[in-house]
Amino acid sequence: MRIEVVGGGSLGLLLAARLAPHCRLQLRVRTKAQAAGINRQGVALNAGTDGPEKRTRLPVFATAGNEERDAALPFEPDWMLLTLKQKDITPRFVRELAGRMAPDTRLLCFQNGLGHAEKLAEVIPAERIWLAVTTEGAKREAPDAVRHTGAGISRIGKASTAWTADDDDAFARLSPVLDRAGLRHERRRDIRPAVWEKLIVNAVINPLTAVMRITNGELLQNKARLGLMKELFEEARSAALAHGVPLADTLWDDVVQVCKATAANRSSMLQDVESGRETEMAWISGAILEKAKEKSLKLPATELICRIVSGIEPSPGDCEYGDASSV
Ligand code: KPL
Repeated sequence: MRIEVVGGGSLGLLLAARLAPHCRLQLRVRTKAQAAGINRQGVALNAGTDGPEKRTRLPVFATAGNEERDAALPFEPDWMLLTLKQKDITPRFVRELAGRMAPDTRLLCFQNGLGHAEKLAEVIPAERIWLAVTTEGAKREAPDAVRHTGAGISRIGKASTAWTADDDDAFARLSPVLDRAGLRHERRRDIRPAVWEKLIVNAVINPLTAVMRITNGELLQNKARLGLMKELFEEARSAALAHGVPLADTLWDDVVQVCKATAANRSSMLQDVESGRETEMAWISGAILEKAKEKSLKLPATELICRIVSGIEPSPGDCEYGDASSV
């Protein structure tokens, strides 16, 4: 089994370090500096809050659109595991990725939110695109070091719902490798409910924690916050149902449970806001709004929270009044 992990963020490093001892693996990261560091010493993987460090050596390449480097790649992968954030899946990146896929390479995408499968399918044949929805917890501690903060499970299925016998074979070959790497996973014939359920959890927790600057657990501490959560939840749920996506009856309880289980965590969107980075709002609540629009649904609370988050994130140049000093 030949696997290429694309992306040197927390999830990419975790998957690469876990999988490398169990298959032929190559890692592709963006910068030459990160690739050079990993080439020197491998990837350090720490478990839990104070688990022992284990270093894994593996071949690593920097992207940077460098054809000479591509020619030096040791193999064409059976599977590419795409771990970049949605914002990094640009049209140029997709073209470059498509050029590196062999005719039978399958692409397994680990992004949060919606929209990436459609964007990839503009260039890559849709039947080769698969989606993974994961609850693995990972934190990148250095360009060559990752901490596995919580063992989770990855739900895996095709982006389009049609499965062929070849797909069954491809999954049957990948699955034992994931098992040996200790990566729990499940096959889903229809991946859409898993995608939407995670999307809804994120659409409820992330923007409210980001705007209120509170931890996930603090969301449950007063009725006003719970009321807002419930409103966002019902709106997102109505969009999923309008698209014929069946959702678990326990989904609201699951959202509350995620807040309890990750009570001390600062959500990824809060961390983005605090670090002045662009958030994933466009691919979470923004994507829900687009799906609602396709079915002529209005989601006022979701629309408002989208506007509030875009007002606090850095987006130079898109203010209709131009330079704020002239307002
Ligand atoms: O996935 C998350 C995130 O922060 O993006 C949750 C589930 C909200 C946990 O913090």
